[in-house]
Amino acid sequence: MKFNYFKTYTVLIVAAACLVSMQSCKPKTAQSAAGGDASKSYVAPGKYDEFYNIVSGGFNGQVAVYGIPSGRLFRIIPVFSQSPESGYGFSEETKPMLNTSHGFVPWDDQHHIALSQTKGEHDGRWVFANGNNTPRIARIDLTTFRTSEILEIPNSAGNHASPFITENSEYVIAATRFSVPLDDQNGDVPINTYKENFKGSISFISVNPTSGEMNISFQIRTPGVNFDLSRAGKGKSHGWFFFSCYNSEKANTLLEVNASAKDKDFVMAVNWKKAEEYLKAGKAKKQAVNYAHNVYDENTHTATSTMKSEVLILDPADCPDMLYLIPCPKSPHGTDVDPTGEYIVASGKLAASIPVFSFTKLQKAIADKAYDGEYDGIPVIKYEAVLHGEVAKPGLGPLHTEFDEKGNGYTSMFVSSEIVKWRLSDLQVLDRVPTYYSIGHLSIPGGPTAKPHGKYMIAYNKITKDRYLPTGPELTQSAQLFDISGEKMKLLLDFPTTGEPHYAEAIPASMLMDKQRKIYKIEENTHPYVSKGEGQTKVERKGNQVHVWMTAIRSHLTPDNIEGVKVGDEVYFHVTNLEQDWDVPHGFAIKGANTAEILIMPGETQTLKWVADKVGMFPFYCTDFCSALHQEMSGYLRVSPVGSTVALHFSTGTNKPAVSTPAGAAAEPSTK
Ligand code: RUQ
Ligand code: CUA
Repeated sequence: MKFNYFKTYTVLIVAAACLVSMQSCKPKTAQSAAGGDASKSYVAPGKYDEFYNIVSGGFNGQVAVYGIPSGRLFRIIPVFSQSPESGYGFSEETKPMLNTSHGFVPWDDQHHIALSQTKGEHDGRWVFANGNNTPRIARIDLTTFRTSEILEIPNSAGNHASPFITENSEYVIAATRFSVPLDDQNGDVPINTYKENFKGSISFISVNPTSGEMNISFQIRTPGVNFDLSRAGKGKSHGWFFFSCYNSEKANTLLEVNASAKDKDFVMAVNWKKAEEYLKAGKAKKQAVNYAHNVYDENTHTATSTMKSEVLILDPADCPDMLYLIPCPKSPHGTDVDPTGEYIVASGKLAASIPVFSFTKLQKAIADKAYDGEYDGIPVIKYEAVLHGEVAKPGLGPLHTEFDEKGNGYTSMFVSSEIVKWRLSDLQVLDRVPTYYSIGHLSIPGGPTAKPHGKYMIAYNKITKDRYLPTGPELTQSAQLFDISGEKMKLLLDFPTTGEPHYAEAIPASMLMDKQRKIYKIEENTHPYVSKGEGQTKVERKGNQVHVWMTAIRSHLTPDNIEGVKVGDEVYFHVTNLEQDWDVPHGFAIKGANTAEILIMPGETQTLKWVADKVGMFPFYCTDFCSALHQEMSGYLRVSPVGSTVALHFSTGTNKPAVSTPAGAAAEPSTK
């Protein structure tokens, strides 16, 4: 089949016009915007949702959890951004989670998530999430809905094609959106030497099957293209990864024009089983790099950050048969693999059709060497040799495709603001529904797995316009829920979301709800500053540091009267929540703290650092309304001038007079 340049061009002009004006070109088949079926998305009071929807937060750097079909927001999980609500990234214990080779980086741009899989199906253990801006991958534990680990990715910039996961969670991958000079090269080069000096890289991050801990197993150095998205093969294509690449022009300025010059870009097919063989055969070269690996320990309730200094790199020049390029029209965004692993769907943002490639044909084309030359030494396979077919006239601006369990694909159309349902076998368009407006990603429960759960589909739209009460210049982001159980897609519900969602996955509630961690056992707490009972609370001075071993239990803090702190002292409040009941956190804050509260779960210890900046009286209190006497859960810290002779003194429930010590003498033993 010949690619129809003329047709492409016409659609392109229309698409470009829509893109430039950012208007949605509404499909002619638009059903009423006021549609919806309240009964199908209604979850009665006291009833649970059917699915957990785990949604990327985009520029808020967090991950959010919603219920489906209700669209109710349950939790925002802090990942790459500090959270004033929980103290994540503010407490001494969690600050190391945000350490990088650039130091403390308390924000990122979070686009994609991947749920762990076993045998191609969701296993409900972990969520992986990418940080684009300062390349990182995080792992969230689905028993705590907390971030357990963050791994920085060296040799990378714009970690967009990330994280995508193999069918047994052998690897999550991370590929560069921005090619750059590698970390051990001199990056101080003219930008217009892009073609010589800029390289891409794909990181294969192994996942420990028991603990989930991540480790960069190897990287593949690639030509200096921009990787956009990716999917692992599954079933028959297990052992392969597929990456959409744009900017095969290797432009370094005005990419809008210069990276859209060629009629086709590429889908890169990576044979990672082959890469593993090369790795075993010692083909990888060591490269000196510098990146952070941050792990949160649930017993010490503390994160540690370790700097790592080496990665193994495979160079395709030394590793034949590892990489292949499939031509793909035109500036492809998503590459998605169907549940059987046979079909690879590439969505060319500016293309007039959606090409669907066949894995079987890919294998044959490789065996037959059906090549069309090379690109930077990598064989380019003949387009027709791998093509299963093209979905004709799907709409404008295809971005992403998800799948149901019945052999259908659903593709989001950014420019024409619709979702198009089509059949994998004969590529016929079956149905289309409008989205309000300009849909980006879409998600079907289990859609990226070998066994989609189906039933619902959620659209994550980029533009909200008139769907909600307006709130000044910034409008809420809009998601839409569709029923896909029948032949026609039906709009059920609009719901607002936080941040700017990109990819999301949904998993049956039954897989997670009974595994939830309720408390941390106090006897397992090995935090160096834990107080396992009120009898262990104390205050100690080490130079200008004052450490407070404090406990919280309904409804008092121990100690609650502290004296003998002097201006300039750094006070560390190590607060242990002594409760052992589900859903009884206590919070802690003190006047003037230039950090957030800490919110301490039952059995946990967290530390708030506070500097005494002036003489006076500083109340502290519990910030979480924990009991009828919550307002009584408070205390005072007295700050005296530098050189004061007020001895360090702490108490709860007693009112002994404060002790003065002659200058130079040791403080009197404190009382409780
Ligand atoms: S992207 S709207 Cu950052 Cu996944 Cu496609
Ligand atoms: Cu503890 Cu309020």
